[in-house]
Amino acid sequence: MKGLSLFLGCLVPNRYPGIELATKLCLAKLDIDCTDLPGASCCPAPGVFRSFDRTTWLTLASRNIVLSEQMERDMLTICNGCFSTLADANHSIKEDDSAKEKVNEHLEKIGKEVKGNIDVRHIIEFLYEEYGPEKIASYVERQLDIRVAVHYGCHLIKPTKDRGLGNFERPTFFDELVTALGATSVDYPDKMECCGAGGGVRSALKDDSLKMADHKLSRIKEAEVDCIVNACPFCHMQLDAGQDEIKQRTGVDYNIPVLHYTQLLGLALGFPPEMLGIDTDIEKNKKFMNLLDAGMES
Ligand code: 9S8
Ligand code: 9S8
Ligand code: COM
Repeated sequence: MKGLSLFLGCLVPNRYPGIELATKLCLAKLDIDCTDLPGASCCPAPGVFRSFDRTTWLTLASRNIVLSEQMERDMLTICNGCFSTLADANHSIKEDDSAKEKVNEHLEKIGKEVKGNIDVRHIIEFLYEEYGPEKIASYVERQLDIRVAVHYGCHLIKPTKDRGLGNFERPTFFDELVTALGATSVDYPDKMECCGAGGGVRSALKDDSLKMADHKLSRIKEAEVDCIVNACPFCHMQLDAGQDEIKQRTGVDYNIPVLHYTQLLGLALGFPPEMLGIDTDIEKNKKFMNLLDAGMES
């Protein structure tokens, strides 16, 4: 297997640098060979660029893929949207010669050529396929005795024929990686529903977008969990910052901590919250950490 290059996308460096650090700490602890990917741009976001112009989308995505090809590394994404763009674009480059030719005509102008000789991975799918829950469990230093609502997000599993990650109505691979850390993954109604952010909805139709998040959060609240875990910084923003926005609009305060899987994994691997971008000055996060500490003592 090739080494990996870490594709950060836009949201992690701009809004959640703590998720970048959490990712890097986890990868190092798991002995995964992964380097930075200098020069990368926006993937570009599938729900926005691909919907407007496929060739532009494919060309920009291919330019990012070339950077990793030149390093002879597979690409690792920590965002469902980035995974969607880069995995689907890579698929097109590998399977569709005429698309590849068209893209390379554009890339030639900047002295680049996409070859189609690497793979694109998402950290959840990568950990599940290459490590598996049992091996992940063997690295755990701190059993997380908590109840978790797993939010897959849309692009991690769709289009299902290309993802090949099993049952698409009720997938379990992400839940298995969560239970490997000692946590309980709590089932809840409408678990596979969209968070409401993707496809430009959060930018264009904020009220409708938040209504979708509100619905999802109300289902999660009923399930009485200690936190929500996601695999996508866009879902992360929607379900976390979205709680404040919903509170301003409706007065309902869900007050549920939201963690990217790398942050939850980081806690289980023994890193302190401040190294993982988990802000314990925020009351709900402080309570969450106290709960973990209590679980450790009992
Ligand atoms: S890059 Fe630009 S907007 Fe974003 S984070 Fe993930 S999807 Fe790709
Ligand atoms: S869900 Fe529906 S389109 Fe998506 S992947 Fe992340 S943002 Fe939330
Ligand atoms: C969602 C990405 S993760 S996009 O908004 O659909 O492009």
